[in-house]
Amino acid sequence: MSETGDPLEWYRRMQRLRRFEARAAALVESGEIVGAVHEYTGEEAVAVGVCAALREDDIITSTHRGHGHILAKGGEPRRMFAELLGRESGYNRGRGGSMHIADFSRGIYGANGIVGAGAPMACGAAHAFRTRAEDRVAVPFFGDGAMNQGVLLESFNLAVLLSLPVVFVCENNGIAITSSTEEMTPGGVAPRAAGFGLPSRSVDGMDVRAVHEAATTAVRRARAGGGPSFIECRTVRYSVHNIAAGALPRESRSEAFMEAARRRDPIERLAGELDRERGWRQGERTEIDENVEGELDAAVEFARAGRRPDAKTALDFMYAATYPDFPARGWEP
Ligand SMILES: Cc1ncc(C[n+]2csc(CCOP(=O)(O)OP(=O)(O)O)c2C)c(N)n1
Repeated sequence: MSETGDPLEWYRRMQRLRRFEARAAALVESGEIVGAVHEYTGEEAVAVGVCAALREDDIITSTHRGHGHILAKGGEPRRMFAELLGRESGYNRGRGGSMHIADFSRGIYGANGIVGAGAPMACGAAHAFRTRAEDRVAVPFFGDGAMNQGVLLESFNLAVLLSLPVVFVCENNGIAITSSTEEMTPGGVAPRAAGFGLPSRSVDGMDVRAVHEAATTAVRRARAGGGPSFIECRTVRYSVHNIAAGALPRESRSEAFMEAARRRDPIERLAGELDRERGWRQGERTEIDENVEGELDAAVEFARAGRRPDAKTALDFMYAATYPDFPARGWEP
């Protein structure tokens, strides 16, 4: 999805993320999606603010909570829903599900079920960009839980040592499943990154303008050869950690906490700012919202119409065809 500083477009993109997740949750509830889904709801300003500062040829790596990043970087909702519904028309031919969606053609180097694992991949991509003298930038998204993963801390070190064009984006939603960031990350998130020599900032992740401004500065620096940096986006996940057919919500935060969070809602906040700054035309907001709904309705319809893979092909595409002991059926190298 293209770079943009247009707040109205940010609004549209944030609504797309939120309404996508509402549909995904409903499809889990109805039993049509059988795998786990980690909802991104509440965190939209982070993915949208950062990706709106990226060119189409820049790359991102994502997480287990990846739908928002993928949509914000231009992933196609219909192929995402098809994947979630286990159809051949999905991004991974229905074999991967939520945590494996990737679209290399759009610089989306994959959702990732392994906490912190996107960061070294982003460093590898950034190293390739530098080696080929391309002015592209790599952005790994990760949560506060990843701040205690060795692989992320090694990636910080490598990026600084090699001065790689990487912008590390930590989505600090204050909680990793049930563990509080405050308790688990002594010293704090941004100071920890700064300890590696990374220029580090902490911004209100419920404010898409603040996120976009911080990302634009960091991306420009990286693109110009100024090396890596780190942005902590303080945000809130509205949902439980994840949902899956038949699973019970395992954790809850107090009503008072959630109420306070919703008062900082990133979409309502931007809508209010737009109202004060330029005023909404009569029906303009409804029109945008309905267009997004229409696009997503069509995406779900496309997904439902897709063919389910034959169970006998469940292991296809698991192994490279060149690996002699594990020939993959149906794969033409
Ligand atoms: C290496 C690794 N350790 C543990 C897990 C289990 N796990 C899945 S999600 C999660 C919490 C991640 O929290 P955070 O990084 O803050 O992201 P959030 O879920 O809050 O978006 C954990 C521990 C995992 N998937 N990978």
